[in-house]
Amino acid sequence: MYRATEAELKQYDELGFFVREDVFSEDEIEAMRSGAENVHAQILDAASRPGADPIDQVDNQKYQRVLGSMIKWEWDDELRAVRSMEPTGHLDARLEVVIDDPRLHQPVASINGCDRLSVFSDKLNVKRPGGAPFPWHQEGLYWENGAEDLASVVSTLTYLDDATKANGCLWVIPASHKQGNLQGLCDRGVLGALYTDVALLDGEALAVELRAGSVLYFHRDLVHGSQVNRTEASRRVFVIAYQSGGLHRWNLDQKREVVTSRL
Ligand SMILES: O=C(O)CCC(=O)C(=O)O
Repeated sequence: MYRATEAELKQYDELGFFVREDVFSEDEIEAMRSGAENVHAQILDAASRPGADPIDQVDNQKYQRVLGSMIKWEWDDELRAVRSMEPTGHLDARLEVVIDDPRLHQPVASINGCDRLSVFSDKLNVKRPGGAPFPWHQEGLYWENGAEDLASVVSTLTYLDDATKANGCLWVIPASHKQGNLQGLCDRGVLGALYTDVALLDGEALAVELRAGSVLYFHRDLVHGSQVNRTEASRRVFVIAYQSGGLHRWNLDQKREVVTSRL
């Protein structure tokens, strides 16, 4: 019923992404926003308790394992905010339920041809006012160590807020997925190898400005990133990557099948 159309599959193949607008209603998105804020608050609280795991700093990125989620702190300590949390579904049912929504995963099954799906990763990105950019990168490079069936992995990014250039919407470089793994940056520390040197790429970057409730489907090798949030409101997204059925989540000793009974 919600499977990808021929035109969407063609665009995915040629450009590495397609968009579906207004997949979720305002009420559904409001529930996801409440879930996201609840998860963020739980994590801040747990991170400040005695006995919390230590922060591991690599270049300017600060990582910490909190409540079963690998979190990345905002670059600016003053913000006291967490910009990325993975996984998060286990911390709030309003997020977990989204994973099994056929409006989200049926197009994925059309893309990768799988009749069963499992979760590869689920991640919440919360970009507060002043929240830092995500440098240009490709997911495939991060994931190639540890994925059990990388070729089947497809990412979905659900917008919980209207996303604009001003609040740091996602940018993509159309068709960059065709080039496979691209060269990283030599002058950006340890993590530079995972950031794409876009100076070596042809093609104009495209800002994916969308209303809340819309979904972007994208290929693991599509070069993408986002800029600082220059507004006074948060820009939140819920990013779920699916893979073929029966496999472990990325970096976790857990499996999470997608419930497809509503197909
Ligand atoms: O949320 C964003 O702006 C960036 C998302 C992204 O690139 C990622 O999570 O890998």
